[in-house]
Amino acid sequence: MNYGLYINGKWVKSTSDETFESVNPATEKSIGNFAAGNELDAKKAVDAAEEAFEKWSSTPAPKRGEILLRAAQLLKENKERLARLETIEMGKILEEARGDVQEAIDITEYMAGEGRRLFGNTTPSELPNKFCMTVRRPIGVVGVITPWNFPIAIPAWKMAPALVCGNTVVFKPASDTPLCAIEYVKILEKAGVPKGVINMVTGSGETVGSAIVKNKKIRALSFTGSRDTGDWITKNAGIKKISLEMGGKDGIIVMDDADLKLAIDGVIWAAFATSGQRCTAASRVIVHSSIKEKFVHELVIRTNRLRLGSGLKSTTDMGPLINEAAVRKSETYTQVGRNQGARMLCGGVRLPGRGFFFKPTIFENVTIDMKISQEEIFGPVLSIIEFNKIDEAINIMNSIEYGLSSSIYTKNIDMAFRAIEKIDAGITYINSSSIGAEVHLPFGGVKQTGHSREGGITGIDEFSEIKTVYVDYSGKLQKAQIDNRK
Ligand code: UN1
Repeated sequence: MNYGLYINGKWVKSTSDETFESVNPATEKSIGNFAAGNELDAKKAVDAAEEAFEKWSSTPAPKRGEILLRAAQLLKENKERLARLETIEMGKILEEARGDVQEAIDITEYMAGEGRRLFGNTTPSELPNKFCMTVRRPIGVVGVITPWNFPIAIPAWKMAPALVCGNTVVFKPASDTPLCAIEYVKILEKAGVPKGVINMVTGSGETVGSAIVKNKKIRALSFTGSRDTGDWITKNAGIKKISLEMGGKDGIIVMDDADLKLAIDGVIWAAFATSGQRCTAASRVIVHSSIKEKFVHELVIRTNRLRLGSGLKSTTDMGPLINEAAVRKSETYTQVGRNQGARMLCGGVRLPGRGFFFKPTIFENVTIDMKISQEEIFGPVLSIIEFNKIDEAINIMNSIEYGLSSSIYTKNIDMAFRAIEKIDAGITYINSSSIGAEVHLPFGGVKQTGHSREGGITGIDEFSEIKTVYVDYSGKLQKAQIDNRK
């Protein structure tokens, strides 16, 4: 099966006629050929989006919201089909794939409602007979570049706010999951998003991605993906509003008073769900030395029980990694961990045969200077680091370049609030795993993770401009900072 690009409301071939394959990571079988777009295709998409902007941005926001509500309804009707497709293309187990589609439904419904809000502010003027307010305006053409690990949810959490705010979109999905992106775009098309308002160009980051990043007509850019790409975007995008979310090296602190079963449930979910391929995945457990032995013993038993396999089977707990390179990366870090003196307690190998399966892996005796406790692996590799005092735990937590998600398990409210105050991250969970953000709350990080806060009302901030309006009805020239001091 061959799939095209979506430009100006039409499904078209790429101008080069070149294609690339998307592969099922559990079987290594091809699931189709996809148009490899190039610079010219990206330009056409941007031009179509620019052309469509005037009409779409003038459409009343509640009407834009109604279209999103229809999209949410279509996502609901197609939830099971989309989830299965996602498992086949991306590998995550079906239960999680359903969660991914549900996240898209939730954000789309939330943003549909924003069509009747999109609030600005009013505030008094320092002068009489003068009124001050802010109104939201669309930004213009926005570029949306998304990863493969949440192939429907992340496009939705960017495009739903972009659309309700009145922007038009050029969308470049990850090359590992183009089919999910196409299905999502088809839903928006069916819901009634007019031609040119969304345009999708599949293809490589080097050609399509960079053409979008550098295009001057693109006024805002939203990117979730690797730090190196985000760094490149920062240096090459020129003057644009940029929203970046670039991964993490998230940690979970387990205090000596923690409910151990709860903490282990949370660590397993955070480290091995989506096979560790989330930027919110916990790749470090920072555990109090007095409970470390018991904690590790239980954790390893539970981890060894996880069943690897096709995500379509209800008995599978963990699916494959996305591709061969991802398996190699986990293998390499496993080797590096050993070389640097960490002790491997389980996993560390790929499964023989077809598919990109890598066993859930745990290291102990890890110190903060080791590569496995510093670098993002994006696989099922977990490091255990010991501490004695809360300050030490927080110091370990913060001793990384990233700052996305974090968590602490404790019954002590003082410790919990210390963590909230001191952990350098965009998200801190108390007695809960480090993954599973809810769509109506801000999502994003600090330090090398980036600076955006998408989700909820802050998602609207990312995809709209604020205009400040002064209305002077005094009938005379009033000078701020001067006339009110006479
Ligand atoms: C990502 O992995 O890029 O909160 C973000 C969570 C997910 C994170 C997705 N929604 O775990």
